[in-house]
Amino acid sequence: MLQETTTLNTQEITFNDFKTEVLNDYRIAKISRECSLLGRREVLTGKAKFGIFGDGKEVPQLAMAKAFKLGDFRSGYYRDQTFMMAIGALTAQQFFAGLYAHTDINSDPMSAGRQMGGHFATHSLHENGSWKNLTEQYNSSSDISPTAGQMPRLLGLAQASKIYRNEKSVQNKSNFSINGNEVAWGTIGNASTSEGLFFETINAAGVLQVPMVMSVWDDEYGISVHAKHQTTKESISEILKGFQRDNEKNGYEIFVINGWDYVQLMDIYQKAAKIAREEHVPVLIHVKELTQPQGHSTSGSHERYKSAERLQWELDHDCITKMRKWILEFELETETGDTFRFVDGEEDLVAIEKEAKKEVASAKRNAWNAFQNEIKAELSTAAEILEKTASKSENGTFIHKYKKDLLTITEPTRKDILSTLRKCLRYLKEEHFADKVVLQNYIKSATENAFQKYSTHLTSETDLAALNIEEKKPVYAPGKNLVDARIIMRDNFDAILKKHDDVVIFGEDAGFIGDVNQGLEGLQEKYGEIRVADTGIREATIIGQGIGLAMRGLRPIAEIQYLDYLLYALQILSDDLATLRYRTFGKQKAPLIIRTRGHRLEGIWHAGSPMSGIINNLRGIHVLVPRNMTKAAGFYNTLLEGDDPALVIECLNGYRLKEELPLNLGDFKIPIGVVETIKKGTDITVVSYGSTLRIVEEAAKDLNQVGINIEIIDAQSLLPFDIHQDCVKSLEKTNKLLIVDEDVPGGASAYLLQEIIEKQNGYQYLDSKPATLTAKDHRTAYGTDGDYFSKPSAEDIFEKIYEIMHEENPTKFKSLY
Ligand SMILES: Cc1ncc(C[n+]2csc(CCOP(=O)(O)OP(=O)(O)O)c2C)c(N)n1
Ligand SMILES: [Mg+2]
Repeated sequence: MLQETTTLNTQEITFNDFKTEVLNDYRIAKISRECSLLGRREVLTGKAKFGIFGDGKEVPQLAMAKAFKLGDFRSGYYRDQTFMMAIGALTAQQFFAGLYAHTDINSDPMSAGRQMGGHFATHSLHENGSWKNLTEQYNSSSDISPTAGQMPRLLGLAQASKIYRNEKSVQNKSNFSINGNEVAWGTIGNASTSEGLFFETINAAGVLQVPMVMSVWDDEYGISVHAKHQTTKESISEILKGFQRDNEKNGYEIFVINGWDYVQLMDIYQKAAKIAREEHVPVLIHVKELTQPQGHSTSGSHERYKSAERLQWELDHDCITKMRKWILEFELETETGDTFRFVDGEEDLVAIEKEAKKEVASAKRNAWNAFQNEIKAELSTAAEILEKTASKSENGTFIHKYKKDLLTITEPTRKDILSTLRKCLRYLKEEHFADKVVLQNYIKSATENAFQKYSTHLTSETDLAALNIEEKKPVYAPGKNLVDARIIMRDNFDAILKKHDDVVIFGEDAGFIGDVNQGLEGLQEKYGEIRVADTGIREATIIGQGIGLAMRGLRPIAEIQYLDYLLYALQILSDDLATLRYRTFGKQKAPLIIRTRGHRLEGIWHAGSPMSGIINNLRGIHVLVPRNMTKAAGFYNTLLEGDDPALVIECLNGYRLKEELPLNLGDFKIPIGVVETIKKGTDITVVSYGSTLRIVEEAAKDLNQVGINIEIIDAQSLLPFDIHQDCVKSLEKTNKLLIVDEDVPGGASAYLLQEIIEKQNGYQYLDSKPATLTAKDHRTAYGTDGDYFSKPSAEDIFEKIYEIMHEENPTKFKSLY
């Protein structure tokens, strides 16, 4: 027995060491379980809002933690509290701070109250936003709630090791990897393996042969829905058997193990880690026979949908109960006749259990007090201000009543405080005295504090924020050196790959042929198959690759072949990438650049410009819409100097147009969030972006001939838009506004309208109705003139502008129709 279990550590250990380790594991399991039990109580008594816990999954997580090494990464889900505790990244007090959603990052290091409890993370960044040395710590990428949403990024986290091991150009990045030895550990619930993202990731990791160990915590249920409705043959390992590697073909190593079997778990996790770490082969561990002692979450009770037999089975197979029994029964007889035991009797375990209970109860109390004390201090300040205001105001009785009501709330929130203060201020609108100013200022500062707590870190707030990267204009040789625009793209990427050792570019057809429009032509040959790579057709995991690689210090440029197919990845972009910095309170980042091409071409799926869906879903990611390849190239150059994620949409019909080749490729930079006036004019301001701009320019010439001089502004950057508020300056001059794009009516044009009219106060300069001209509600018909009749044409633009001018001056601009 001892011989077998020495695999617990790769080195030989003494029985005493082993015993200490086992008992310590038991202690962690009990602490974790106590947290789950008390956590549920906190929800049921109303102190916390919702709880989803790791009870019933403790023992396999101890095994995973033991195989987890410094520099490794986890990408998992809400059941993993025991693992986080075992690697020392979560204390019981932090667990409760998370449950109460304490908005202080020092109390709730997982998300500063921005995520519900059970969503785990470690800190990859220093206070100033720079990278920590990730090889010196245990790392957990920040969890998200959408089931299987952790999968795409897991692929990238694992692939980073492969790149660090095999790509010479990044071997100096010692803060992120030691020879690619790091394993990325995934966890997922059995039911969530039904998601497409799970299968897409599993396949991609098998193809890429990355060091990923994927654990499936199988408790036979997904909330109330049994495995028979979730998984073919009710077994994920059974149906993934075809992925098993053999002598001829690469694939996976697959293990199946019962989740209550401490000894076997320790053994298998060590083996899995070794395979992944040393061979860079992905491993799947199907951990079966797990349970949910308290049901799925605090939202319901599993007695409603589990049979009495099942409930009894769960009791009997509770992994901690089984571990306890094993500890008690363990006996080892040595050659000299001595008998080794872990404990002298049950009382030893009872002592550990009592201690765990005590520790958790006190952690809970401390977390609650820390959470409440902050608010109570604010409450007493607020009450004092109200008291003083009431004594001075003619409406003092009302204010007194509000104050009294506020003080009777047993567990007040900031909302209670601020809402009371704001209501009381209304009673003072006719009065003027010093304490009223104190009240006003307090409301303002409390609102600002709440902003800090709830609304910061949407994008980078560091020196490296993309908005801080200064413009550097393209430089041209004398004489026009006009080339096909795709050459600018290609040569700029060449310069980028040369300048930035850590850039890797990948996507469908991006490698061997150098992308479908040859913007990467010849670069794989020059920089190798790692830095310029083909991928399978799997948009969500292309993005996941990018997220994971960026989280491990590389600078990925992930290519989505066509803008219309970005929708496959929109969920992961929105849920994972766009929220990453926000949901970690600035403690993690993934400066991923996504390259795609779209807008105007032909047909339903190659002409789309679904910009409103994109900009509405991707707050937290910069969205850039360059009108030509020089602009696009300049954006890439800018973004690589910064640490924000961004999406760059190139114009699909622009690669063969002629542009002048800049000399300072890889170096010139287009600023983010700054519009460009590309034609000066006096009569009307026309704001547009992307491919439509060329049509606006065409219409401008025709309009000129009838005496209408339009000003054209290229938005260039939708998120963020026009940070210097240049559009409104144009409106001051023209007093008229038209926004042209090829999104649906009320799409991105409505967003631009809101920005200019409301945010920039453009309404005050208008002397005619602001207008938008967009594509039709339907997608673009494929027929040769389908584009003409589906999207704004030069004639449409001409007539729209002419109509606006006619309205203002019907005698000068006689009606056309
Ligand atoms: C995309 C998505 N759909 C639905 C949900 C709601 N939901 C949360 S957990 C869960 C069940 C997950 O079951 P399983 O993967 O087996 O994990 P377990 O909770 O059993 O450990 C569901 C349906 C969600 N969070 N995300
Ligand atoms: Mg389950």
